Amino acid sequence: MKAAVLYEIGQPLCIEDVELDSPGDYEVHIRVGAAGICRSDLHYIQGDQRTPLPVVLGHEGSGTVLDVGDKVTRVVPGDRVILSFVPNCGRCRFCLVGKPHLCDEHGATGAAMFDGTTRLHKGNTRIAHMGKVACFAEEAVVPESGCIPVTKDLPLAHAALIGCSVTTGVGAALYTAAVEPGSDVVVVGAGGVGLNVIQGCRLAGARSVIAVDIQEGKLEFATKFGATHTINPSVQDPVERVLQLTEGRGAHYAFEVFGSSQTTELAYTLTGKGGMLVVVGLAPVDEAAAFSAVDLVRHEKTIKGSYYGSTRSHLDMPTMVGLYQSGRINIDDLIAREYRLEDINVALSDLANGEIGRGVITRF
Ligand code: CND
Ligand code: ZN
Repeated sequence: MKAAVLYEIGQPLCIEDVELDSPGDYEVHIRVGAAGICRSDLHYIQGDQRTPLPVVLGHEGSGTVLDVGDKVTRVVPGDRVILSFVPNCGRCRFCLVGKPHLCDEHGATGAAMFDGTTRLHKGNTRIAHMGKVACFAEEAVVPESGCIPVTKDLPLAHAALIGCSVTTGVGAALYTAAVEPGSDVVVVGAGGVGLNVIQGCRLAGARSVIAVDIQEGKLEFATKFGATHTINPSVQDPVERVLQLTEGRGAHYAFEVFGSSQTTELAYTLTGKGGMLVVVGLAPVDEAAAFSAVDLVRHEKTIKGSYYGSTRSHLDMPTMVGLYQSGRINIDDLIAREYRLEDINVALSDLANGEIGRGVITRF
C-alpha cells in the first residue's frame, strides 16, 4: 500500500509502497478515509519534536474497518471510525483515574504498537507509526482502543478532524479550562486547533473571545467561529488592546495555540489576576518559556497544559459528533482545503505558509 514516509528531518515526505502486516490480536486494519494536516506533523518534519525515523506521520484520521484481530470485540469490518492518537491500555494509573489521554503504556511505546513492534516496514526496515495512527497512508493498523465508532452519516473528513483539532481545541476550552459563562478569553494562534478553542469558548458562553494571530486572513476567518475581537500583534500592541477590551483586568483565560516560548509568554502576560493560561501548542522540545514567578503568586494565576483537550476519546469524541450534528460547532468551514495523498508535501507547505483553516487529505 502507498504511504508518505519521513526518512530525514527537513526533507519532503516520500510517497511510496510500503508493507503493512496483518493486525495483532487487539488491533484493527483500517482503510484510511481522511487525514487532516496538523502543525504537529510539521513539528516532526522540522525536528522541533522528536520521533524515531523512518516514520509515517498523520494523527488526525478516520477510516473504515477492513479487518480485525482475533480478540477484537469493539468494531467489525465495515464500521466507520475516528482514530485516536492516544489509544490507551485501560490498566495504568492514568487510565484508572479517568485520564486515558495520559496513558502510561501509550507514552512508553509511542510510535510503535503496544507490544513495541511496528506493522509498517519496507523490507527489513521498520517504519514507526505516529501516535499509533500513521494515517498519511492508504491503510493503517491501529490498536482497538484507538478506534471510536461513528455512524455512517458523519462524513469521513469531519470524523478525521474530530480525531485531533476539534477534540483538542474544543476540549481545551470545555474540559482543561472549563471556561465559565461570561468570561473574557484570549486565543493566541487561530489555525486549525485555535479555531476550535475559539468555538469551544463560544460554546461555553464566553463574553468575549479575542483572537490573536499575525495573519490577517486568519483573524477574519476566526470571526466565523465565534471570535468577537481580533488582534494582529504586528499592527497593534496586544497587551494594551486586551486591557482595553477587558476593563483593565486581562483575560480570565488565555490559550496558547501556536507552539513557541514567545507566544506562551505573550499568553501568560495577557492572563489577568486570578486567570488561567492554557498551553495547547507544542513548542520546540529545547525551548523554555519564562514568566515572573512572583507575578504568578501575587496574581494567583494558573498555568495548565492541555493534551488532547484533556478528553477521554471514547466518551468525548461522540460528544463532539453530537455537537456538530446539532449545529453547536462548525466543522464544515474548518475543512478549507482538500488534497490527494500524493500532494501531501503541497498540503504541508500550505500549512507552513499560513493558508486558512484545515487542509485534509480526502483522496488516496
Ligand atoms: P496552525 O499552523 O494551523 O495554527 C497556528 C497559528 O498560529 C497560525 O494561524 C499562525 O498564523 C499563528 N501564529 C504564528 N505565529 C504567531 C504569533 N507570533 N502570534 C500569534 N499567532 C501566531 O497550527 P495548528 O492549529 O494545527 O496547531 C497549533 C499548535 O497546536 C501546534 O503547536 C500543534 O502542534 C499543537 C497541537 C497540540 C495538540 C495537543 O494535544 N495539545 C494536538 N494537536 C496539535
Ligand atoms: Zn494535532
